[in-house]
Order: sequence, then structure tokens, then C-alpha cells
Amino acid sequence: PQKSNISDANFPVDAEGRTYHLGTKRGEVANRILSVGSEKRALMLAEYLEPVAPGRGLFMLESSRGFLTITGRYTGAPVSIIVTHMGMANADFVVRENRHAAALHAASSCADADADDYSRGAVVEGEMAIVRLGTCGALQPPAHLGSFVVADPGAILIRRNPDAFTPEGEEGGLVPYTFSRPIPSDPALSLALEQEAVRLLGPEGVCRGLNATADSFYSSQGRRTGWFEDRNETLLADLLCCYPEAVTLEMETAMLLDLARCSRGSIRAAAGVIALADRASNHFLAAERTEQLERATGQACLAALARTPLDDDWGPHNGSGP
Ligand code: DUR
Repeated sequence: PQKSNISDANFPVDAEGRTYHLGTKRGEVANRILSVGSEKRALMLAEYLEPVAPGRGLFMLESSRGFLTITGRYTGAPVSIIVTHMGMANADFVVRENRHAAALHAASSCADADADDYSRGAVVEGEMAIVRLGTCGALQPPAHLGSFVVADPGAILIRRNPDAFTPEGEEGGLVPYTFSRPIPSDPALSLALEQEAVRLLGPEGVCRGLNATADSFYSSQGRRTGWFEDRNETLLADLLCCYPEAVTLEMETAMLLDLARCSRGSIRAAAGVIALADRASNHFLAAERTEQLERATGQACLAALARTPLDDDWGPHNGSGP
């Protein structure tokens, strides 16, 4: 989409109402969203979607910033698959701009929706469900290489503290990394995700546990390099001391859960991650096995979203929401 006439610097949208980074507008995004990290994974999982209306293709739009949105249906329910790339700032774009753009796709009203204006069927903004399908490092059992781990009860956030790396900070004994308290995931959506994953993968491949989201793949995940002073030698041990139940380490989930918690009741969120790296042994999962797992767990995420009842009446017209 062309960016033009952006007048409001507070929440920029163009003349058509398209958001600044994801480029979608109201009606192009379903209120059930699957957030994935790469375009390859999104296109692979789009193979399991049906068109929003019979005889139409899937809705697909890639923004100038590389956020790809694909909207279709899974077992009848409108769903959008959205490429979130990596890291907390990108997760923030995806949640906030989609909250703006998501509109209700009532099953009946979508049947005759115009190809590129599904919003004709939209009457209210509705409650949203967002599931992240990501990858992670496994910290300890029951998570192991190739496990699918549902972030239940939720996630904590690990942040690097720049002040600790100054002479004053060192003198003052500032800690180089801080851990937040656990941020909860939606229990019903997490359970649905776990059940669907067990159905597709079997019980051995699936577990649940506390996730830790870090603001770097390197320093705040305890990876070491001589090029930077990171003071992270004891980070993983400190993490497990503080949160003995932490099982996975990645870069997005806590942001998603934090925003859902602060969404005034409008967003339900859950996350499941494939353990790609084993942080104890330093083994990495083979690409072929990763793709098999992405297909199975992707379908589990779509099924969990599709079966989740959402309150379509949520919205400003009923006195809730912004
Ligand atoms: N990821 C990690 N750490 C790992 C393995 C995977 O952060 O050890 C996730 C999060 C991020 C991407 O999106 O994969 C980084 O490779």
C-alpha cells in the first residue's frame, strides 16, 4: 500500500486507514491471529487455510517493513497468520497495530464479503485471540530438543540493564540483568493449544512450563562472546535459581502476554514454542525435523484459535474498550 497523508503522529494511519508498519486496515485482519517468526513458516501454514469466501483466494499483504498478513479460514473460522519477525519491538507492532485493524468476521457475513474489503461484514471490533508459534532454547526437562512447549502459566522478561555497565553502575553494584515477575497466559487458550498439540504430536512431544523472554538472542540469553562485555556468565544459573520452573528461552512471548494483560480485557493470548536449541548440550535441531514440527504445531495453533469462543460484542458500542 502507498503511504500517504499521514496526519496523526500519535497513531499513524494513512488516508485509507492502513497502519504504519503492518500496512493493514480494518477488515483485512481476523480477530483470531497466529503470529509466526518467519515468512517461510507463514506461507507453509497458509497451505492449511481456506479462502475467506468461496471462490476467492487468501487475502495476502506484505508491508514495506516486511510484515506479511495472510487472512483465510480454518475449519470455518476466519484467521490471520502474521509474520512477526523477531524480538519484543516487533511483537509490540503486531499486537497494537492488529488491535487497531482487527474486525469481526462473522461467519455468515463474510460469505459475500468483497475480496479486499472484508470489513463490510464487520459490525463491531470484537474480542481477539492471539497465539504465537515460535522457536526457543530449551533450558531443562521436560523441555528437550524438538519439544513443543506451551507457555503456561506464562512468561517472565529478562532485560539487560545498560546502567550496570557504567563505572557508576558497577560501583553501585547494579545487576546487569533483571527478571520480571511472571506474566500470565490465557489459561483456556493455553489448554486448547496444548490439547490440539497433543492430538497432532502425541503426549511425548508436548509439555508446558514457564517461558523466559529475553531482549537479546545473545547477552540476555547467556550466550558468550569475547567481543562484548556482557557479564552474563551466571545468567542462566541465576535465572534457574530465581525461577526453577523456567523451561524455555526466547524473544517475544512476554511482550505478547504483557500487552494482552493490559488490553482492558480485549485480547486473549497464548504461546507455544518449538525447542530448536538445547542450551545444556548446545545441540541444534535439524532443519527437516523443524519443518515437520512447524507444520504439526502450526495446525495445532490454528485449531486452538478456531475453537476458541470470542466475545464478538466486545467493543466501544457496548461500553467496553477504548
Ligand atoms: N529463539 C531464541 N533463542 C534460541 C532459539 C530460538 O531466542 O535459543 C527464537 C526467538 C527469536 C529467534 O525469534 O528464535 C532467534 O533465533
